[in-house]
Formats: sequence, C-alpha cells, structure tokens
Amino acid sequence: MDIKKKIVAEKIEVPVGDLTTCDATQQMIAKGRRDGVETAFDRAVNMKACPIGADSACCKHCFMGPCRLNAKDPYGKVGVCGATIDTIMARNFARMVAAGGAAHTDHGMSMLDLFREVVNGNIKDYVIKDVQKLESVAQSIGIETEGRSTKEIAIDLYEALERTYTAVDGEIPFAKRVPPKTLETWRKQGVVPRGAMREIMDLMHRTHMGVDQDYTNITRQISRTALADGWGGSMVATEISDILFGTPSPVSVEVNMGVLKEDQVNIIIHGHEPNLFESMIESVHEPTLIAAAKAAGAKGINLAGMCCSGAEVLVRHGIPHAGSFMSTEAILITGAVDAMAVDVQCIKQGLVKVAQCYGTHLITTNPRCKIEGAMHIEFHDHDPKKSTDEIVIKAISRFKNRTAKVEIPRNVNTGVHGFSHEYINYMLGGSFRGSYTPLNDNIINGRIRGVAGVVGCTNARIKQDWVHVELVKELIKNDVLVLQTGCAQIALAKAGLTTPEAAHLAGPGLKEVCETVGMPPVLGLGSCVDNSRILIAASEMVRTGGLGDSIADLPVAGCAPEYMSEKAICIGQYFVASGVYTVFGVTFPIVEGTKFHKHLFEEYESMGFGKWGFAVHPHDIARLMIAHIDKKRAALGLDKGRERVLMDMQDRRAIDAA
Ligand code: SF4
Ligand code: MSK
Repeated sequence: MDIKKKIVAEKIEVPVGDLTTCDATQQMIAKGRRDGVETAFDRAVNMKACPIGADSACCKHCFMGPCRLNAKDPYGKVGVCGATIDTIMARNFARMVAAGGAAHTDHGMSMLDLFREVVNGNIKDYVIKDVQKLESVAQSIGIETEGRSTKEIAIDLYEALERTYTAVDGEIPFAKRVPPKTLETWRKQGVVPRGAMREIMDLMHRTHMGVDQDYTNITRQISRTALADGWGGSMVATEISDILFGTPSPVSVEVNMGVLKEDQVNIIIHGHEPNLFESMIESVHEPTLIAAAKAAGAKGINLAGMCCSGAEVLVRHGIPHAGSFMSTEAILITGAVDAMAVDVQCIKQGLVKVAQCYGTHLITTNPRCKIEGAMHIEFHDHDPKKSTDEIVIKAISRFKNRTAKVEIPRNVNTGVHGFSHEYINYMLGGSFRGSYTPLNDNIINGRIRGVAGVVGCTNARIKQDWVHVELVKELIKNDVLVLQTGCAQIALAKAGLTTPEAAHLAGPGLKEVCETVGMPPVLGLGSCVDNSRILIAASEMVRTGGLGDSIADLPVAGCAPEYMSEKAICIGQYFVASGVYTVFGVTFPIVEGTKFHKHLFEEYESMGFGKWGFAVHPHDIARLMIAHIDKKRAALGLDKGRERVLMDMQDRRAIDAA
C-alpha cells in the first residue's frame, strides 16, 4: 500500500450511498478512494463541525477573546467585554450577510463595469443583445425610452444603476419595483437600502467591538444590507446579464457527468460570472482551435458548465451542465476533464489536489480568486478571447498527453430550464395577453396551492441532493408550484423533475395547469444571483391583484434545504425582509430559545416582514412551508376553494410553528 492509500485507510470511510444520491458522484467518490484521492465528502466525515461555532456562540471580534459562550446555557456567561449571546450571534450573523451580500453585489458591479465599457464603445467583444430588456428595465425605474436611441437609454441606465452601489443617501433605484405596501413597511422599519457600499460598510462598522450591542438594532442593518443585495447587487447582476447576453427562455438541456466525452477535449467552466463563459463559447467555436483539437486526436471540443456559471449558460444557451457544487471535485476523478476554468465563488481549494492527481489543468481567471497550486490565466473584458483561447490551448495539450485512466459515468438527464420572470409572464398569458393573471387565478381557484422557491447549494454535511428532491416531490404533490435557482435546480434536473412529463408527480390541480400550459411543475430560473427573478415574480403577483397588497400577503414560501454559503444566508435574509417565510436546512447559526432567535423566527413577522424557519428532514420542511402557504390562503379568504385536508397532530404543530 502506498502512503496516500494508507492515510485514506486510516480515516473513517462512509458508504458512498450515504454521502450523495447522485449516482455519478457516488461512482466517482468510489473511484477516488480506489485512486487514493479524497474529496470534501471524505473530509466532512473526518472533520466534526465545531459545536460552539455551529451555534454561533463564540466571538473573535477583539483580542481580549476569542470568547466562547455555552449554547446549552446561553445566558449563563458573557464575553470579556460583557457582550451577551444575542449581541454575539447577531454580530456573527451580520458579518455573514455582509460577506454574502458583498459577493453578489461585487458580481453585479463587474457586470455593470462591463456594461459601461460596452455602452461607451470601449469593449467590442460584447454587445447589448436584448434591447427589449434594456428598455423594460429602464422603464421600471422611470427612465424615458420613447423616441430615444439604445445608447442614450443605456447611458441613463448605467448612471442610475451605479447608485445601487454608491448612493450614500436615499433609496436604491430598484426600490421603485417593490410593491408599495412592502416598501411602506421597509420605510416604517428603516430598512430601505442606500447603496451597497454604504450598507456593507455600516454593517461592518457597527459589528466592530464596542459599537452596536442591541440585537434588534443590528438586525435592522442586517435587513437593510441584505435588501441592498436582493433588490440591488443581485438584481443588477441579473438584469445587466440579460441585457448583454440575452434573457433566458426555456431550453431543453442535458445535465450530469455523462455530458463529458472521452474522445473530445473536455472543458468545464465553474464559478459565477457569465462573461468568462460567454467568451469561452466563442473560443470553442474558433475554427483554428477546433482544427488544433482534431490535430491532437480529438473529435472536437466539448464545453460544459458546473455550479452557477453552468446555470447562467444552461438557461441562456442550453450548454450542458455537469453538476453542482458538491460534484466539482468528483468530476475531475473521471480523468476526462482537460481543463477546469474558474472565476469566483464556491471554488473549493481541494480542487487543486484532485486536479494534480489526474493531470487536469485547474485555471483561475479572476484577480480576486487565485489558488495556490493552480495555474492563473487572467481574464480581461477588454480582450476576453485572449484568455479563453489560451485555456482551450492548454486543454488541447492536456488531451494530447492524457495519461489518467478515463472513466465517465454514463448518467445523462434532460431537463427544461430558463424560466425568466418575463417568460413566465408570456408562458401563462401568451404573447398578446402576457400577464401573471392566469397564475394568480389558479392560486385563487385553488388549483395551485401556492408558490415555493427551493434554491441554494449542496453541502458535504448532508446527503447531496436528497433533501432537495424529496422536498420538491412533496411540494408538487401538494399542488405547490416550485421555482428554483442555483445548484438546487441541478438536483431536480438529475431526478427528472424539470421536464413537462414530471407533471404526473404533481397534485391534481398543479398537474392540470402544467399539462394545459405544457410546463414542468419545477421551473429553473438561473443562478444564485437570479433569486432576484423570484423577487420580481412575487412583485408581479402582488401587482396583478387578488393575493393581497404586499409580498408578505402572498401564499408563498422559500427554502434553501442544503445551503452552505454566506451568500445563502444573505439571500435568506433578503427574502425574509421582503416578506417571505424562509426555511433553511442543514444547521442554523443561532441558538434556539434566545432573544435573537425569537426576533428572527417569530417577532419579525409581526413587524410586517416574513420570518425564518428551520428543519432538516425534507418532509418536515415541506410541512412548515405548506402550513405557511395555507395560513396565507386562509388570511386571504382562499381556504374555502380547496378541499379540506385531514391533518394529523404533526401537521397542526407545523401550522402553530409557521
Ligand atoms: Fe470577547 Fe467582547 Fe472581544 Fe468578542 S468583542 S472577543 S465577546 S471581549
Ligand atoms: S454556486 S452559492 S453552491 S447555489 Fe451559486 Fe451553488 Fe450555492 Fe455556490
């Protein structure tokens, strides 16, 4: 036995079927173990999460600490400075929101930088692809479009949207899209965001040692910052990406590791920002590079996405998607990946070792994200093909010199994705009477019980995909239409639930609607920044009428059952602050029974917002979400339209908790 295998053998090994329900990922974890290669799945088993950190009961905001409190007796101790458990947890939560919000808003700012340079004519490789979207976004924030040139509108839009980041006072531009009653709540509670830079700076300041030590006041700024992401940075990222690269519409697409091709040069793009991928699409179609690949003995160049980079082009171009966050190391174990190019966010450092074992080129491209041991080929918007062509050349050279044994799982699934809120509008109403009226009508008449957003990551501490799939099956069985973004939709695509045929798994009402329209019961909307599409869809439902005056009135609920990132916490908070009941799984970084917990999980709803929920088992999560949807239906007087459902004690407890 060589040294590597011995080390693996000394560690705890869990059967692959307990780690993931994804057959392809199971196959690759098993192969990795045979090859002496470990992944995050193996590391998670061998590294117990720190229990104090998991409860967020520790503080390291100054050097009189770190101070550890006891989650079992949360009020039995305070930090050296006297900070209570509520202050400590609120500050920790705040910094997660600041980091998650910064990631999304910086992504949005990169898109806005690109847009400015395109509009000013300094960048020629990208153009405004969707003029209609440009005009509708401009109109939504009061920019005149009638009789004006595309360039004039685009300049005004850039200048207006810059305030999403820089506004030191006032309200961000997309506040104009918020339903009036929801906006009224925000103004009353003092959470309408200024520019993201201001909000994040404010949140970091007040969570410094010795500043804000009132958890309710910290929470106010947490919400304001999160809203600066959801209705600010993330929304800018989505809208500008649509303007530059096209607004998604449904496309049938292949997912899973079987999209790799043994006889072709395989390139994976992983990360978040679509500009790298868009340029890579150009490069792999470059005749000279295709000829070079053929000269190296390949049949062609095969491009696939992973994670949210993959989700961006899956919904816009139907480029195959090879897997979610937790499958990114596993796919390298196939030995078939010639290059994996990454930009920002959710890129595991563990990829470096796995790539080295199989001779794959792991290439970082963004100055914000270099990884020790990875090759760096910097990507520049002003000359994008220089970088992506070079990545293709590296991949071809690795193909030519492939030494790793190739084993590609055969799993390929097909799903339909690309349901932008614009397309949902069109799909339900047709091109002449496109509107959300049919959706609202079907909710009012009870065919559709409500709408759920099931979004977010996959996580090494929970069986990959299992919660996503079981939860969504339970929701659609109960006539709840499901909207998805990020890695979540890949789990459902692999399970075959993103096809119109999956309607047979839905309850009778939802099934009827899906069959009439020809849509799946699970609609994939895009990447994790595209949760902003769900906010717009919710606003549209309010505007259309019949379902209350604010987002908080809607029979909707959100969930990230396998989340792992700080971005997810920020997303959860902006949904809660927008009025949505939002349930998270895995673990929750607040001690139950504390005042801060009560504030977010109970009091927040009475202030006009949504609130947080938590459960781990998919059926428990479904029960909480459905009970909340039913509560909102009852408040709207819509409970008469549906058949009475016999409830057991567990269901009643869920309603009480919701
Ligand atoms: Fe401890 Fe207070 Fe310093 Fe935090 S800020 S580490 S609780 S002394
Ligand atoms: S990539 S944030 S694992 S959805 Fe957006 Fe997936 Fe979550 Fe990263």
